[in-house]
Amino acid sequence: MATKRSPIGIAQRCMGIDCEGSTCVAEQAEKQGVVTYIQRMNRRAIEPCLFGQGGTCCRNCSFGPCMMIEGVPESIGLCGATPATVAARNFSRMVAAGSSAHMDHALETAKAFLAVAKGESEYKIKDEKKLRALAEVFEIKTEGRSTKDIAIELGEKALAEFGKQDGSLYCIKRAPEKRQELWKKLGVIPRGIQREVVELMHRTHMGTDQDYHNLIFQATRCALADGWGASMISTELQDIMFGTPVPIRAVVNLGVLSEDEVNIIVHGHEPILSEAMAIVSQDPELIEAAKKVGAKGINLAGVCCTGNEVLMRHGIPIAGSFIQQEIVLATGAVEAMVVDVQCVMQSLPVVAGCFHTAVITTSDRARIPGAEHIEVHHHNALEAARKIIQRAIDKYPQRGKVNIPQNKMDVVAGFSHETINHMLGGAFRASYRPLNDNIINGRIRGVGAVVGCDSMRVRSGYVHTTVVKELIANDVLVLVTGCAATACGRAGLLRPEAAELAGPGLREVCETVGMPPVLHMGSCVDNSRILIAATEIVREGGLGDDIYQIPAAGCAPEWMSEKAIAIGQYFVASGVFVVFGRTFPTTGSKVLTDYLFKEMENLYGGMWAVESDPVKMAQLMIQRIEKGREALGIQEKKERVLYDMEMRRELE
Ligand code: NFS
Repeated sequence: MATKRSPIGIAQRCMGIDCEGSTCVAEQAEKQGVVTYIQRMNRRAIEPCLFGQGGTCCRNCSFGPCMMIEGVPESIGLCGATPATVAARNFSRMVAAGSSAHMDHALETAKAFLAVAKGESEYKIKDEKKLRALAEVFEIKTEGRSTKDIAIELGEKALAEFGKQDGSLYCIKRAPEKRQELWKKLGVIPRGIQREVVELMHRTHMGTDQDYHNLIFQATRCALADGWGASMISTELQDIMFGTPVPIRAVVNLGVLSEDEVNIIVHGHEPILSEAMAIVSQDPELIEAAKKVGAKGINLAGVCCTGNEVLMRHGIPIAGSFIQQEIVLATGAVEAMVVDVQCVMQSLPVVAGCFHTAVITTSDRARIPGAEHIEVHHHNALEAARKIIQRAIDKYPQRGKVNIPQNKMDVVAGFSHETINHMLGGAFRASYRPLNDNIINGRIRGVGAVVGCDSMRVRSGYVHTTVVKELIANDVLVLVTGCAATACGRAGLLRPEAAELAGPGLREVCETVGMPPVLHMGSCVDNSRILIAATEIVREGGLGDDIYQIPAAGCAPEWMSEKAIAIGQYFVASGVFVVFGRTFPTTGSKVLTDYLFKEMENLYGGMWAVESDPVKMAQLMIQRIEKGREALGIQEKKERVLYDMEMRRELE
């Protein structure tokens, strides 16, 4: 099944990096013997295994691996497992792993939050209003109670969600009522955050759940425990502790690295560390220490979703997305890259070893051979951040020749769902009404979420930006998170000026409000903000009474992570049409793929699709949006009526 392919030039692989006009970092690095994903791509002579890629390779017991071809009668597992069962088990395990990543992140956040509530942490409660609002969701009495009391009870109840065995998660109540009724009817309401992963892993064990419908049912319950449970807890508690994002200007791409400052990169996912780094990097004593070694100061920048967290809340620049992490180091300009969990390449210490750079791991859950380790917890975050920054300062005098491309781009980030309220509704009339009205009158045709990773296996950057440009040109307001957001940022799509690329209706709305047509809503756990925004749209009225009725669609054009599968599954189960790019992990079984791509819509109102061509992907989303408009009876663009004084008086 393996096919040979010819080597691919750096220029083709580097599309996501956009350092045209400067000395190509990857090319320069290659000359110095630095190996990054670009060389690894060329060294591997084979394409991915087709059985593995399509989900029909079973290695859940020692009889196998059993590789099977659906439709060939004797092509089943030694135990009799069919390709559909195997593909469903593999898909479910991806959901379980992806959800677990978000759940463990959320668990750390809840533990940190409880410590903050009790006054046992250096962090403080920053958003009291949000604290009280979330307390209501958790059925906590707020009237006449101190912030501390409420926060402690909230922390305890949030933490208890992880070990709960029965009942329902509190945040499920935030979904539109119709959706909750549907979930209840289908029996997929998660009972506890961790329970659903354990049960899913059990069911996928050899000889347990053999029915692909039943497996996907539990995968759905697990994914919902992620989206409406863990990820939502992370986003909300992080906002309460570190501040709810508001629109903020910042800069992205490799050019944010500084030639004459100590460059420190925060990379990974949990903001417990990066928040501390943001605070401590301003410390005059440390800045003085940096000056003593000949630097002008300390320059903090982000990579991956940690980058998105500090960008959203502090306007700290992003040096790169997932695909750029090695290239950031290959500039030779980074003194320290500090990582915690998820999406961190094992090759980082190898690349760093070609320069003076220290790679520092900080979580006991994620060690890398060749990296230094400084353990960070919520109770020692500031002290550890100080140690890390000092380590970076010590490295500065060893810096050799650097190659920092000039490329950087302005962005506006910080669009929490609360911000969308104020931005469109104004300070005194904060609501989703103006957004709903603009969707109803057709200036905005609908909402498209473009989320997820960037990929080495596609023309990275091009894919994201092509989808997004196609959507906005067709008057679809785009919401972005994760590395997709960074790719859009590099391409200038997160600036109000990008409204020039939008269709006339969306452009008019953007220019009136002064907002970009593509709204950066945060990291991947912040996809929960999109769930809440969708719920607010439903609540505001006029666009149906459930999420599946909103003219909306989602996509992850360059997905690679198991987390992306978990996210896609909770969006589908929430009623959203979700398109993934390039490949889908069940295509080896038509039976299962048909279930996910067609039958799920009958149950949930949302379904999966796969499409590699970015223009076609956008068109699929637009078709879904127009179908939604038609079902609502708003498919015809209403004529704009310009009221004169007399008409206004009549109205009054
Ligand atoms: Ni999401 Fe973030 Fe990026 Fe993909 Fe990885 S950083 S949590 S998984 S690669 S978007």
